[in-house]
Amino acid sequence: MTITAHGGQLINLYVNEKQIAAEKEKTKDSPSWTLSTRQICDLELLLNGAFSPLTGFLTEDDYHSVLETMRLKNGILWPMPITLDVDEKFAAAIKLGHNIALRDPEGVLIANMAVTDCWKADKTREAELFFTTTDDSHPGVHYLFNEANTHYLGGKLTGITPPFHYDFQEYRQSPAQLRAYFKSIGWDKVIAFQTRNPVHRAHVIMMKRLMAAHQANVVIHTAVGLTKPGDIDHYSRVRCYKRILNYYPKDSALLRLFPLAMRMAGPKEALWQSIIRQNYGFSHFIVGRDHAGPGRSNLGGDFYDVKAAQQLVSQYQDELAIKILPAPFLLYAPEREEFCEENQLLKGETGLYLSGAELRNILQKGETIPAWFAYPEIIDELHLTLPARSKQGVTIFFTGLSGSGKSTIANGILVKFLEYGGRKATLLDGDVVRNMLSSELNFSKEHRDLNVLRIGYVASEITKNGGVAICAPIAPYTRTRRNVRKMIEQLGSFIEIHVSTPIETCESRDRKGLYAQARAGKIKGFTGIDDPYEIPENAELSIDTSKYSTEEAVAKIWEKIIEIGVV
Ligand code: PPS
Repeated sequence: MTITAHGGQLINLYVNEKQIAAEKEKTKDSPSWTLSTRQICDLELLLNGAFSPLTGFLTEDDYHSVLETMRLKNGILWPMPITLDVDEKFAAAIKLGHNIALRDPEGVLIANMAVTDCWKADKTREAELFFTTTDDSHPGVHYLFNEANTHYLGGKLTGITPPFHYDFQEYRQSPAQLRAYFKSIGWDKVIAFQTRNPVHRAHVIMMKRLMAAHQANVVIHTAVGLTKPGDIDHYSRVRCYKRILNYYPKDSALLRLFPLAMRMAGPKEALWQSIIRQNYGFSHFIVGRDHAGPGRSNLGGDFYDVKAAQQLVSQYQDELAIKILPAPFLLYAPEREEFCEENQLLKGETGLYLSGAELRNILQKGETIPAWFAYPEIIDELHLTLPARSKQGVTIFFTGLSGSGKSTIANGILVKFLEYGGRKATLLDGDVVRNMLSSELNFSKEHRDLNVLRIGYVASEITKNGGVAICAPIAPYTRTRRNVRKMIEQLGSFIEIHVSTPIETCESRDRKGLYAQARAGKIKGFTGIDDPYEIPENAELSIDTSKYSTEEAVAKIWEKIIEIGVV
């Protein structure tokens, strides 16, 4: 029997081959829920036992107990609310005690769920109790408030088809497979190193010291489900990890991918990850400084103390069968050309360290990463993955009232990019888009949002592929503009230009005669007349074309583009 932390068996919720047909039959006429990316990650780890002792999504009682005590109702340590969120309409169609089908977006039946509980989520309470904040600059809170559905379903699962991964299959193993593999190669002491970032010199040195101290092997057990928005994509990271393995003694280190959807919940997440690593069969787990940290809040402070994760997990060491190794924070001492802990710095010595944000900044500017920080192969890979801004794609997003001058200056900027060369440039003008992409849409809020999101999507594809997308819709609503920015900033640069020409000027120009028609009530819902224009809060530049000639306006914007480093 495989014993987990909880003194129980490693859970396996999959039915055997012979039972699959009967399970499929069971839910062929039942409500079917299409799983989100995060839900697929959670489901995979529930079904394969990584989340042992859970046998399904939490029931309402367990959910409250986890939020209040970090334990299931039966007292077992489990700090993470693993819930299945669904929308109100789906929740209303649920009959308690009945099975539902859980499918991936292509319709593959992954699991059946016998739903015993259905309740409306109190998200504010969950945020307060679990994340200890309702500030949605915390990525976990942001997901909860903006992406998670309104109702939760609880109940036991029956696994039918494991979620399929096309990528890096040779590096993916379930808890049972990894345990068996350790046994087959005779590894009995194995340290898990959790990471969502490329691994650098200090990490390798830290791991090697811990390996030596505990006479153990190591596995880079990297989270590749959902990590922090803006993280380096896992394909690039895995390419880096494969190269890093050469820096360990032969056959002492492995790489394995772990489909975890992180919540960036700091200390509680560190505890959760420790339990999961124990389920995978690791004997030791490195808990980092600021483990699963959510970044800084909008107000500038930290959500959790950098040492809080190590402290919390250590508090529960007695209940864990896995040994927690707090990661020492290593600094580079240039005079000695070695890494040491802060308290080991000699008098007058300054330790060097680069944060993730500093590293990104260096890459964006196209500057050189210092050799003490990273291995040369990793530096090459990072430069390829995160090229300097001047080599990335960019979206220039003009927004403003009809007649504000967006199209005129957007055309001027298009020509600037074409003259400058090096990238292909496309202008997605309001009117053109309305003809080519959105001819069936009207000017209701819903349709405007869809129109602007379509523009954002096309721009994001252009940006991802290294081109220049120049957009010039009215885009009157802050939330939609924010969503477009979010979509594009992960792929390249996004520069928002508010063309802030006052409505009086726009109306006096009235080149298309639309303001006159709107005033006469012949056009309803016209932006600035009887439909709002929400002023951008964070535009990179604001320009009022009643104060500048077209040439001056274009020159000012081009200056800004140069200042940002796009050219
Ligand atoms: S939106 O809100 O971003 O989807 O609008 P957009 O697609 O950029 O609008 C394109 C042009 O449609 C004309 N038009 C209207 N604008 C605002 N409100 C209403 N009701 C409306 N009906 C038609 C308007 O001239 C926009 O062109 P521009 O280029 O901005 O002058």
